[in-house]
Amino acid sequence: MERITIEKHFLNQQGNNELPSDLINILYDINLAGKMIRKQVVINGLTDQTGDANVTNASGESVQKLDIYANDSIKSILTAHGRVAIMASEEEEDIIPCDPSAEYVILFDPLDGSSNIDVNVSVGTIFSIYKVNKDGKTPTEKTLRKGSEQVAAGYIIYGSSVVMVYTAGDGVFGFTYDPSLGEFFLSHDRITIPNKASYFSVNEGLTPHMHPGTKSVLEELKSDDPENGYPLSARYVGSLVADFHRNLIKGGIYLYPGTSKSPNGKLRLMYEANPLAFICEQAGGKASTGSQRILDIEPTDVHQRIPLIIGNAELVDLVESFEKTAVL
Ligand code: AHM
Ligand code: MG
Repeated sequence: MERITIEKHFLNQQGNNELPSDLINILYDINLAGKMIRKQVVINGLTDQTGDANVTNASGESVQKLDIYANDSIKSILTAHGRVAIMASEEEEDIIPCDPSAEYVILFDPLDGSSNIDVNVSVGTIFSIYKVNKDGKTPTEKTLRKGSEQVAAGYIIYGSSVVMVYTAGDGVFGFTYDPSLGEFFLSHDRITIPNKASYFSVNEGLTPHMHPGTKSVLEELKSDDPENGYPLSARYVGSLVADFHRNLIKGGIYLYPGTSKSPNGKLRLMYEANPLAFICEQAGGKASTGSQRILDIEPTDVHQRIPLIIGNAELVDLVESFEKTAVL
């Protein structure tokens, strides 16, 4: 079997004139940061990087020491070459201006699934890349763009194997890490989400606070209706990257809806919803708030939260139809 390294893959993309060299180098830098983070994740519990850092992030959530390690690793690698104009991290309150002459803005969730870090469940790094909004005057105006304007997005999942998935607008590619060689190899060429969905992923503990439409659609997904492919199996580990990746490969839908307690849900538009929505659409799926396409949302704040319904297109359509018609 021919083994294509991630570097060779990027060089091929560049050779086809599909991707600018700065963008390829940024993707390669993110891949390198992923190797650094993976090295620390697999020895978690044996180092002083374990546990709570006793600080809270921009969203008021507790930050783990590995969150800080991952954040610092990505920042140090991405700022080394002058290719990044602005960065923004889920873990940092303020936007991070970098090289004013550079063209790219990068937003990232350095280690998604923080609550799973110390319990050996998969976690991941999510990233989203835009061109600088040249019409913007402030760093925030230069950064805030609709998800449909992303030039690339992806994630690295630190699981039973380590996989990097990315899209730059021409298909979705996945690479698996071979630790004996220290190298990522192409393992998932042009990923498409299977037509038949197998799974639904949602925190059902939120049910008492869910919108009536969300409650009804969950009942539908669990109904005894083999003709329509139901019931689906439930799978939810509480790391968005892991739950999304499973559904991308096997077919399914992930929901983190708005609730009466948190009308905008929990997940962040710019760090989580937009990059995964870009990947999902490129793989033939859909991503919605329940009433609006995620990639069409005009952001107002870099840390804003948004309900996220993402996966097989017909299931996302089903959720939208239930949310629209439910009696409030
Ligand atoms: P994080 O970025 O701080 O880890 O928070 C996001 C995570 C997602 O990975 C996951 O899907 C969700 O929070 C789980 O939330 P809950 O515990 O409410 O189900
Ligand atoms: Mg996250």
